[in-house]
Amino acid sequence: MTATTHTADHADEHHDHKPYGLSRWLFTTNHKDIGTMYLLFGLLMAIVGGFLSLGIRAELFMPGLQILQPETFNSFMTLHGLIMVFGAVMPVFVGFANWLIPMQIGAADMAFPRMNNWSFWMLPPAAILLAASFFVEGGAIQSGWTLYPPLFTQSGIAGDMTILAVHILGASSIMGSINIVTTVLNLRAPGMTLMKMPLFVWTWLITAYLLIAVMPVLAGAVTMLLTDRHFGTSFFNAAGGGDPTMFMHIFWFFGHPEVYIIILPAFGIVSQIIPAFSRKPLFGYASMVYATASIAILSFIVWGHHMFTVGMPAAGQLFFMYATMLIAVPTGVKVFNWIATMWRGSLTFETPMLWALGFLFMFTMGGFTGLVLAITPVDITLHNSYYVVAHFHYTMVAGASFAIFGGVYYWWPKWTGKMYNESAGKLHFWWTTIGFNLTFFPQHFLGLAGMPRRIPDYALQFAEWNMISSIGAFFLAAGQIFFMITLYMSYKSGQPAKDKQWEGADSLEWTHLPSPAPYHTFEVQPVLK
Ligand code: CU1
Repeated sequence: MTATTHTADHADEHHDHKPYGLSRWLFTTNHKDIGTMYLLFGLLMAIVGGFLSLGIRAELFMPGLQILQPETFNSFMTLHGLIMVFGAVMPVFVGFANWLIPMQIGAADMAFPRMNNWSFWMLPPAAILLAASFFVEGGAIQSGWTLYPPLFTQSGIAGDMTILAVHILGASSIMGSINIVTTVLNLRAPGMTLMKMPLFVWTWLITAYLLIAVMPVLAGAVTMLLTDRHFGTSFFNAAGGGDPTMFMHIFWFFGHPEVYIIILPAFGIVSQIIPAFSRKPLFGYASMVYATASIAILSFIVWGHHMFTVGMPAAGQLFFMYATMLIAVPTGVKVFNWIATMWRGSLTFETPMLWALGFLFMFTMGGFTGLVLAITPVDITLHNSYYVVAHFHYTMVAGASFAIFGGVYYWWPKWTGKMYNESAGKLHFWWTTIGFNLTFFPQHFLGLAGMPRRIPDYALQFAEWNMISSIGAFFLAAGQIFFMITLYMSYKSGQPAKDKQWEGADSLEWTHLPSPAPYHTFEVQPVLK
């Protein structure tokens, strides 16, 4: 079952150069197939990471220890973070990139289709390593997704499995990014200058550069952890002359740009949806591009805001505080442009637009609490509290995930040829919005009241809001089961999608223009009609 050469005479159903069944997915070089696999893999990992979070919220439903031992709780929390960041959100956005970038720039496929296949198929082994680390001697790591030594250094074999998994995930991301950069820079249709590209392509081009810049830094950090554990070095071991604080610097030099690796493609999706449902071109296109690039550049000089509490010179604290606050400027430009796009537009509120608006309100909320935390003395009091948990879940869930849901509903007709059920989509949006805010808004109160994060038990005065937060989490999860059922039913028996599902509004996208494919993608130039 391979795609070897057959002459036309041999051609029958199973000899038309296309692999079928499992080999279609194993050997595929098609950007749409690979995009689908990334999306489904991300969904699977989101389910695993979601179950871990439900374990956490079940334990925190009331004070005392009921369900999880403290060690298991730590492992759940750690793997929830690692799996959601590296297994769910990042692969889902790469799935969007695979599906959309070639179509939006008029290329026939990604620049390196075989490397694209390999990028994807590196993910399952890494996921298996992480999942299997629960079942080895000593259990999964307990350090949190930040892998801080000395706690991480002391973990058992699971520590090495995690290091290997991070290496594989990083290699996959770097290969994916090289593919995206090369595709965008070399395979654009004639006439599509960089400043005419749809904004989703722009955000991914910039994200790919961020990934290429910082994934090797993370690889270096975990390699130093490995040699500290097994080869007698003391990079992060104070007893040997090293410094655990250095790990934090290296990790967050990766970690803060990583935040923007996750959120920039979300900005890109929202920048496609809002113009479509406002029936207007995006307001301030050029300023959107420059704002995205500014955010990316600034993201390299703010890492210290994650470590105000380690004891750094006042000059350092001031630098990282002001640099962090500076990011609010280009972010504000983007929010202004999204609102200006809607201004006097012919707005309609189909499901994708609801998600984009939910994103706008609640991501901005997460941005404001980020500004609060950027203030050094405030961060020093709130750093180890639930306020931080609330803050970054507003950016990661109400930010990244809301954009993902909006993008799924927006492009679902294009991906599947089927239309989803509009009422079900709207119900899913409101269900998720209520569940999300029920879960995470009270965590601001808990943090301000002094509840520490990363603990399986807490003092009695935190009981009520924790109970509400846990009920919200299970309600939120139930909404996602509803979402999966809805989309499955649409896929099986939905109405056929229209050619331009969004009534011409999506014609603002280049996807629909008959842009000729670039000649160097084909051995023989296809005839254009
Ligand atoms: Cu940061």
